[in-house]
Amino acid sequence: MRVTVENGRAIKVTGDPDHPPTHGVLCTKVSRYADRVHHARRLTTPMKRVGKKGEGRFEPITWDQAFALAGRRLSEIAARAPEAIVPYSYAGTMGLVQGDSIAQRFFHKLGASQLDRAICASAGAAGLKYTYGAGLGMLTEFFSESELILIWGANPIASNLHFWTHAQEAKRNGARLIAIDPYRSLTAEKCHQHIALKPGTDGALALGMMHVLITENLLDHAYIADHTLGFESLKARALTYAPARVAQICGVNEEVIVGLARLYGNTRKSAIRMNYGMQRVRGGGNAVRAIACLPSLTGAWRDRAGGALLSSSGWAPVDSFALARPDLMPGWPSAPSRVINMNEIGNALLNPGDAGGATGFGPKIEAMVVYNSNPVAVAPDSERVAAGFAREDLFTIVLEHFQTDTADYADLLLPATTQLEHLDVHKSYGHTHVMANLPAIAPVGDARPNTEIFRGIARAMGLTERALFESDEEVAAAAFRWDDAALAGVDWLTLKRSGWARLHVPDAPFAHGGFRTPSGKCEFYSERLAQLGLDPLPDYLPPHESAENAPELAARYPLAMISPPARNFLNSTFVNVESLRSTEGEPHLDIHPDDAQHRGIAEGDRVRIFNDRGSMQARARITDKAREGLVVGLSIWWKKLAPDGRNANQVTSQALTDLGGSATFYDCLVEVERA
Ligand SMILES: Nc1nc2c(c(=O)[nH]1)N[C@H]1C(S)=C(S)[C@@H](COP(=O)(O)OP(=O)(O)OC[C@H]3O[C@@H](n4cnc5c(=O)[nH]c(N)nc54)[C@H](O)[C@@H]3O)O[C@H]1N2
Ligand SMILES: Nc1nc2c(c(=O)[nH]1)N[C@H]1C(S)=C(S)[C@@H](COP(=O)(O)OP(=O)(O)OC[C@H]3O[C@@H](n4cnc5c(=O)[nH]c(N)nc54)[C@H](O)[C@@H]3O)O[C@H]1N2
Ligand SMILES: [Mo]
Repeated sequence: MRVTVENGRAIKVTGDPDHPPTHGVLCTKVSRYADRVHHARRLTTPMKRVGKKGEGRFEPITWDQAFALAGRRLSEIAARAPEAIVPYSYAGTMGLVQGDSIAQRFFHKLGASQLDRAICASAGAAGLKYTYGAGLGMLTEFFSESELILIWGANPIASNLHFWTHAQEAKRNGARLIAIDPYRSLTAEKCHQHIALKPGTDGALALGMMHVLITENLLDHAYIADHTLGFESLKARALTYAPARVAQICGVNEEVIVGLARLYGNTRKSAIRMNYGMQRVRGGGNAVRAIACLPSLTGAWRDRAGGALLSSSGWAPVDSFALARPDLMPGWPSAPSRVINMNEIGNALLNPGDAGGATGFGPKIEAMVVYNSNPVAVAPDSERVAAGFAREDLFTIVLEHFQTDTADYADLLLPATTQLEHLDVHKSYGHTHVMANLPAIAPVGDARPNTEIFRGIARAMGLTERALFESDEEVAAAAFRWDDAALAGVDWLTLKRSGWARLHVPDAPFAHGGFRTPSGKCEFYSERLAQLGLDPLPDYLPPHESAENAPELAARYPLAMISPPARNFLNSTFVNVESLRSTEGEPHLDIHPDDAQHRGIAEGDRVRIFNDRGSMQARARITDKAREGLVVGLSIWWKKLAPDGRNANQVTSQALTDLGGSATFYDCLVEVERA
């Protein structure tokens, strides 16, 4: 990003035309980043609560007062029950310095609970880990040379624009694009074919494709023999997924499945762009694993324009140990602090703890420190999350740019800097470059970088551990293993000067095997999964909330709801930027004409979406973009900026995925009625 500064203000951000993955293009929302940085409602001074919990009334205090208050409360809890302190952070910034460096070191030193940061990608990450050995895949630029691209559980026009540029180039060169998505997304509309399967059935579709590849011998036997493990077992499993059975499970015609498999098996440069759509359901880890096996069956990896990509994050040699210093934990390594899965924060906050009788949970949560996240809007089962944050006996610190739904519940609200104001270093999960982020302007108002805020609290607590007081420069310099072959010739100083560096990654990463699994092969059969007592082969697991798995629930709540990203929001970030919110308008619910008709719902009606966990309202859009039985509410709205003060997470559940303990946002049955 290049920033134009006038009189100390950022007036414009543009892409860097020299940066290969983006070619100077920014997505709509980030091109408005300057509006957000200098927004009239930016938090510019520390504040402490004066009103009732959750009311959002604060009065300004100084940083010294803020650090003293935070230090006093956290010291008092840490002396008694350090695990009663819980950090909560995720993707506000994905910078390695302002993300989890000094912050993690601080919590580790205290012996606070650890947070399992599983809200987004961990099911898919686990699927890749057990299949390829890490989050690795095709290089994004070579999709432009592919002959067939399956865009699977991904909506790149909204959420990964820079990939879409490559897909369009391939399309111009004659490639066929197929979207696999229960919803006709902006992307699906632009593909040659759209396969609208039922949500959460991707594992079955992949196994059905394997059935055809195997029975019609569309396999690369040499690749399978040399570079994969467990073909015979996978074959036996896949043969139980005949296309007729898969058609039933997925709600897709049998001929479509057979046709897809034949085209895939007969195209040399076949590429799969998965994204996270298919892993936000119970069987998400297995679905990713099943799809990840496909290019190893056909040998698509032999060409740099063939293979699959979910995440490229494993290519960057991040030194997470140096960043987070888990060894600062008092019980490290034999007795590390308790771990709380961030997707279960609602239940965790409402858990009375072991004091009133052993529940195995450990101490009741007494303090939450939230940074880089807006859990009251983004975490599942929001009624419980909000009830937890509303506890009078909970001490909550929030580091933020704005007074979000979560900030309303803070006891102490601390103004943080944005990307334009602080130093950072980044890796990517979609391309293979690393980037330096240099401050372009001074902090707005009295805002401070997350790192500096944690150093201030640590100092007020009398902590002296050297690692807590390293400068941002020192942390950035420790963020990568610079001696790794992927970074040869690059160090922090050169990266700072050039802005970005391309990782040295082979063009066709698995053309000759070289997977990072224990066997070095693509593991269709995973011994590591077997040892964990889990299914060593990929399989289809019906969603938690489906007629197959929970018929009684499905009878009461017959519609499956998904709430994927709206184009003009970044999760809940940017919702308060007026120009972007006005483009999105208001919360909508896309519903199929037949489902609307059964319920007497007309275009533009206000509808109530509900299940046993809660409800929200939205304006109905009657459209066959949503397949029958599916409703779609693009997200993630700030609750307080929605007409009814609620959002989609009112109805989502805290249930977890099969692998990786991820959230199941798209595994959610509801009913809809006119409001
Ligand atoms: N504009 C914008 N861009 C973003 C984000 C944002 O909020 N806004 N968020 C960023 C983040 S944090 C992430 S993780 C990525 C997410 O990036 P993607 O994973 O590409 O996310 P989505 O845009 O939700 O695309 C998912 C698609 O999956 C579909 N889907 C839902 N359920 C299923 C299913 O069971 N099977 C299949 N096959 N498809 C399904 C949805 O209809 C949707 O069209 O995007 C990043 N980019
Ligand atoms: N229903 C539903 N829920 C979802 C999803 C979905 O598709 N549907 N997607 C899920 C996914 S994929 C993800 S990744 C999560 C994302 O959830 P979050 O990680 O909570 O992401 P955001 O909503 O963008 O909120 C980030 C907050 O961090 C703040 N922030 C940004 N930079 C900084 C900084 O440098 N310092 C500090 N202190 N604050 C900063 C921003 O102002 C913003 O309010 O949401 C999940 N929730
Ligand atoms: Mo995410």
